[in-house]
Amino acid sequence: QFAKAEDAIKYRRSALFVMQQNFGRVAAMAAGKAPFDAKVAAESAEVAAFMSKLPWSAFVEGSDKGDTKAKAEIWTDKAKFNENAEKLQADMAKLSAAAKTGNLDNIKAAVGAAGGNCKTCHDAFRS
Ligand code: ASC
Repeated sequence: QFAKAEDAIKYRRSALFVMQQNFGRVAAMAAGKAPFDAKVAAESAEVAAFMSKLPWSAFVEGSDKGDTKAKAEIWTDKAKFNENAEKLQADMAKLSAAAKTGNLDNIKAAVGAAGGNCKTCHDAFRS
């Protein structure tokens, strides 16, 4: 899928960046740091949920060097890494569903769950 390891790294970092920008917009609303706009929250959460599907196929063998914070554990503990990736996708989908309800309390709970996955995975797999 990728011509070089560098492309795989750029691809996954770009996907994660777009996901974070959209997730962060919703999280800021959930935290009361930005005014709540139900339409923007729903659109942003939908994009974040879609983007959450993309990074994982780009963690190809040999892409642990270069412009990346990826730890070797991604490849040595692949089962746990995949489990985290799947949990994130499930929780991002739940956040998108919550955002579509337009209810800020639903969104707050779902933001907490989804964000928890970011941190769990970073602690274990990002240097
Ligand atoms: C973000 C971001 C993360 C998560 C994490 C939540 O917006 O970049 O890594 O949320 O901070 O605990």
